[in-house]
Formats: sequence, C-alpha cells, structure tokens
Amino acid sequence: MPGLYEIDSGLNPRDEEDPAIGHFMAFADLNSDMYTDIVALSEDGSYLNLFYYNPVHMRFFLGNEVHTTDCSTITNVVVGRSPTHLRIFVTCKASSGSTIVRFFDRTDYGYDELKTFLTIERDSQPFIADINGDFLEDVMFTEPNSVKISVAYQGVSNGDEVMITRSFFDSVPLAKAEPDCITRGPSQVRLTSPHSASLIDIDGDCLSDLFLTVEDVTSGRKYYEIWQRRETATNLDISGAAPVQQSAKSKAQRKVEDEDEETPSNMLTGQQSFCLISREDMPQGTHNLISLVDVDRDGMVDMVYAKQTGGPIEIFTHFNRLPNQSHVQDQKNATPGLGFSVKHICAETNRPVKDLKDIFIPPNQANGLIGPDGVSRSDLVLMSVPFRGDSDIEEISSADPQKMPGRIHFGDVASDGFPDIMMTVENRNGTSTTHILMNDPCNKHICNLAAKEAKRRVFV
Ligand SMILES: [Ca+2]
Ligand SMILES: [Ca+2]
Ligand SMILES: [Ca+2]
Ligand SMILES: [Ca+2]
Repeated sequence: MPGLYEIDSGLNPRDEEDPAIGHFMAFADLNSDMYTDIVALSEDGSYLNLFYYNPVHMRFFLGNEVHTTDCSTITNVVVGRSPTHLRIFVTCKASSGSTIVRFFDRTDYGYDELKTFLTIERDSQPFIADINGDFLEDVMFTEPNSVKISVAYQGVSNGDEVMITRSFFDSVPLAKAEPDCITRGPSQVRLTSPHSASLIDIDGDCLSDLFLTVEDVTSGRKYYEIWQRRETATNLDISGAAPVQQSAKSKAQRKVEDEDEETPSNMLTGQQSFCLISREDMPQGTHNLISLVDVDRDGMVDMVYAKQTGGPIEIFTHFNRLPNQSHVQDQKNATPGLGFSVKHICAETNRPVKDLKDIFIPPNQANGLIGPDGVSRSDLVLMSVPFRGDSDIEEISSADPQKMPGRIHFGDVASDGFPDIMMTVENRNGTSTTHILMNDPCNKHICNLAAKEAKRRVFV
C-alpha cells in the first residue's frame, strides 16, 4: 500500500536517552561515499551535528560536530561546493545580533570554518544557489540597510579561492537586446523577508530560470519576478577580489593541491545572462511564499501558493500555459512517444520572449479568467479550499519565524507520481497541526468542463 511508514533509522530526535540529536536541517552526502547523510541542529541552536549513513549497519552515526565562532542561533543550512571542497553554508544570528552567513569546508577531519563570512540584512534569509551557472553555489542576499540585491560569487583568482560580492543587476548581463525583456521598474529593490526564490526551468528549455520575490524599497510593493536564463556564455572579472581566508589547516592542504593546478583564470565564466520576462504583484495574504512544482505532470512547473485574507485558507494553482509538448513536436527529428532523447524533451532555447511573457496568468487577472486574447483561461488557474468549515484553523503563518508554518512542502504521499501537499497551520488555541492535501483530478465541485478536459488537478 502506498503511504507514509515509520522506519527505524537509528536516529530519534525525541529520544530522551540521546537528546543531543536535535532538529534535522539538511540532507546531503557529506563525506562523498554516495550515501545521503543528515545535518542536525543542536538543541540550543548553536552548532550542527553531522550524522553519516553507514550502509553496513543501515544506521546513521554521529560523525562530526560543527561549531561556529560566533553563531548564537543557526537558522539555515545549505550543503554545496567550493572550487576544491564540499562546503556547508550556515546562516545564523551572531552573538552581536547581526545575521551572518558562514562557510565550512570539508577536510580529512570534518568541516573547518572559514574566516571569511557575509553580513546580511538582520533576520533576512539568503538564497544559496548557483546563480551564474558555473556549478559553484553563490549567495544572493540583501546587505544591511541596502537598497539592492547582492550576490557573492565564488571563484579562483591568481590561484586563490575568492568570494566577490556584486550587485545582482550589475553582474548579470541582461538580455536587453531583446525588446520584450523588462528593463524598467523599481530601481531600488531587495529580497522580501521571508522570500521565495528558485532556480528552476520554468519555460521548458532545460536551462534553469530564476524566480524571485522582491520588495520595492520606495513604495513597499512586493512582486514576484521570473528571469529567464539565456544560453550565452559570459565573463565576470574577479581580479580585484580578495582571497577567501581559509582556516590554517585547510590552507596548508590547499597549497599542496595548488601545485597541480593549471594556469589560474581571473574570470568567472558561466551562463549568467538573464531576461526578465515577468514582474507581477504578489498576491495578498501569501506571506511571499510561492512554490514551483509540476502539479499536473505535463513537464512544465506550475505555481502554487496558499492564501488567506480573512476567510478560509485557499490553495491557488496557476498552471504553466506554455504547451511544452507542441514545442517538442515542432522540433526537427523529434518523434512523439517514449523514445525522446533528453535533447528532444527540452524545448528550443532562446525563443522569442513574446511567446513566454504570460507563463502564468497573473494573480490580478485570475478573477476574470479571460486571457488578453479573449479566450477563457478558467482551466489555467484553479483554487482549492481545503479547510473550508474548519473553524479551528486560525492562520497559515506565524509571528514566530522559527516556526514558519504556512510554507507548503511537496511530496508524493500516494505514490501516484503527482505531488501532494504537506502544510502546517496554526490553530486558534495556539497549537499547530500538519495536514496532508492530496493531489486529485479535477472534480465537478471545483472545476468547470474546460479544466476537466485539460486534466487539471486540485488539492483536497
Ligand atoms: Ca555519505
Ligand atoms: Ca556560481
Ligand atoms: Ca529555462
Ligand atoms: Ca505542469
């Protein structure tokens, strides 16, 4: 039977005999043995426990503790890469009250803290992802009291690992040559807090695009933006960047490694050219939390958010309107059926922007459900009201940022291939409960004929 089952992993965060396990923060292969390991946060929130999976015993074992110089409360952990090491990116509140991002690189003995760190807007969250397409995670963030979005890029300059912080808008060549790229708008923006950010292929060309939620500093208006990645190799000169200060141990190790290195390059190269194709007002009552997931399994990611503006909590799904299949069939040598090569699954790159501008029906047009061409779009935006009549439920979000209910989590609970929703809501009595909403075919109570014929899905 499909479903969720409890298994004994050797770890129990509620085990009173071993309370040191703490809260799970990240899953990743931390020691390059191809088995997924676990990063857990200590009970007091100040350090990390790394649990490594042992395939012989089929259990997780505590391998290392990662202690920080000055973190009092760790709020986020991301596992990624530096040019030479596995790297853990730790966001925390420092003893000084600032919010900082620290870096830990893997050595033979565990993970060593780098001296370099980033100070970001207080209580904000960074977006850690490979922005410029060179397979090294970068840090997108808002600097304290800043009116722009910054990116700290990783690179190698004169043989030294460097991290260089630039304005996002200055460091990505924007595809301004195309008239349909949006080049105007608020000049002073920052990431919203909390924010939604994704590197995900939205238009089906197999190149990851950038989804951001931003706030206009002047007006306070919030938007979501879709930046479409262009297949253009670009360079960013990093000659002036200061080397990353490694810990003493890893610096010695790095010198040995450097002797084998080829001629160092002072340019960051990658596919970092973007075209801004959508900037839409953030729907009210969503706390800037938007998820991108392929709800109907047509190969194109859709946009999902929970919304509450006084009444019951509603789940909105905006279906991606670009029919990927027709692009596949338009391509030469593409054969419909199961024999697609990966190349044929991907739509053609760098298509004219005008075909893609309205990837999602903007929320402010969703009520009318009539597209600019006069054709009804009622199958492209669907709303479920899963908690209608449940008077216990108060809120989808919480004032306590550590609890953060309201964030929608996706997983295929029913094993039918369609992503289901797990979300935690706050009850009127102050407790919170977790609900699973199933991804079901359209039913006559919610969907009209067009939506049913288009095989749309709802969450119930
Ligand atoms: Ca492992
Ligand atoms: Ca990068
Ligand atoms: Ca894309
Ligand atoms: Ca879809």
